[in-house]
Amino acid sequence: MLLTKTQIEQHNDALLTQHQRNFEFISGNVAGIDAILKKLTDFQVAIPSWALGNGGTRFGRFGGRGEPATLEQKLEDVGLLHQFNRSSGAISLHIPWDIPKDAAALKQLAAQLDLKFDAMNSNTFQDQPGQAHSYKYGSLQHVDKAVRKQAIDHNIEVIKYGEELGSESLTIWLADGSCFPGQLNFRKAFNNTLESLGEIYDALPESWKVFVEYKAFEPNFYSTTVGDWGQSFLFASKLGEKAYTLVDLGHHLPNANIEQIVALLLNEKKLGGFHFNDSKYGDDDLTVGSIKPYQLFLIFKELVEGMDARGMDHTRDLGWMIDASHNVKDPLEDLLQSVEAIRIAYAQALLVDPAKLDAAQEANDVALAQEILQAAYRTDVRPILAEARLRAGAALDPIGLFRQLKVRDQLVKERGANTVATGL
Ligand code: AOS
Ligand code: ZN
Ligand code: ZN
Repeated sequence: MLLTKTQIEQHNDALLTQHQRNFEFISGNVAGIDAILKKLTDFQVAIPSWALGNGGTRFGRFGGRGEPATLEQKLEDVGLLHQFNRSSGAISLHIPWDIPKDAAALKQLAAQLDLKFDAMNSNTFQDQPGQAHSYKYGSLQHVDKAVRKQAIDHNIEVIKYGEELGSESLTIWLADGSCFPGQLNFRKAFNNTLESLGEIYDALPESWKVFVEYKAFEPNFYSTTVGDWGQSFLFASKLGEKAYTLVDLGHHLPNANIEQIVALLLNEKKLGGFHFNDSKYGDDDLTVGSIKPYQLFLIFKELVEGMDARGMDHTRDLGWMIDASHNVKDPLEDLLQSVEAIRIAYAQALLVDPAKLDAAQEANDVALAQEILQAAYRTDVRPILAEARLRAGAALDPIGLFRQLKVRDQLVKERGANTVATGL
């Protein structure tokens, strides 16, 4: 299903007076509101194909209703989200869960829905039916060259699919590591992984980037071969200038200072992109901003400052992706919330006056520096986001409209209740 212009307009008309009151108040207090609105309009977040259905955990899966069962339906779901917020104009695909059978038709559908194909994701963390070798003891790190070769070939195949669709990046997340001390020779695992990544790197088309995602633990619980940003940075540096580190917010040990990691990676020109989510314990993959919104703001504050210092384009120069798993909420509502949380943090970061903050830092005025950050963080920027949506032809209250139109019931009518999205 898709929304009609009238449905959005009627919804917006009913909320307009209230919205205008809120927006007038905030725009009177914020300098450079038009520039902020323009940046918000340009800023797009990619939706991962695997977040459109209910993921479940290793204990069980409680399916949702009307999940997208085909790649076309996944695109339609993201297209629908994009109509609600005009901020999710990209999809991130996963092979083999999303093998494109007719790339030309998919590209056409994406163009109709105004969607781009963001980073492609490979999968060497599961064995697929008919596969010659198992990844039980790793993939790109494996002691057996034949297994490594299979994993390398898979990644190159993913690049080929991505090229057909017009994607320009590959994200590699490896489950490789070990569960027990002594299982692995760390140096050999690192060197094998580097050699394998090198072969994938050599297959990258000219305009492409490769993102090396790190993760502290899980599914391996003693060591992970790309376990932290330092290890990812090593691989990315050794590979070359098309290789970057990808930061998934849930992939750190507790209390890691992610904003500092981000600042330094940007400084070293090695930050490639993000997997946004939130967590209380580990790789929880919860809705962005649901647990630690101040941390998210601090990350965006570093991003804005660092990108501006390097003259980078906020929208195009980094990969902005969500990586989430949905167990209890409607995935589409959850994704609307996640995109909104990312944009709130971005807008708040845009409110920080870098010159004022710099002056406070140079004067060692710690209290003032904190005041500057918290004044931005405590500003309710939601009317600014709503105004950006209004101007872009999206909904003033996306979740309100989603519910008002009973979107999930419509999808169930179209697809049936028991469809299952392929993926996690
Ligand atoms: C796994 O923990 C990583 O976050 C991956 O980025 C991701 O969830 C996976 O590649 C989905 O396919
Ligand atoms: Zn991730
Ligand atoms: Zn993860």
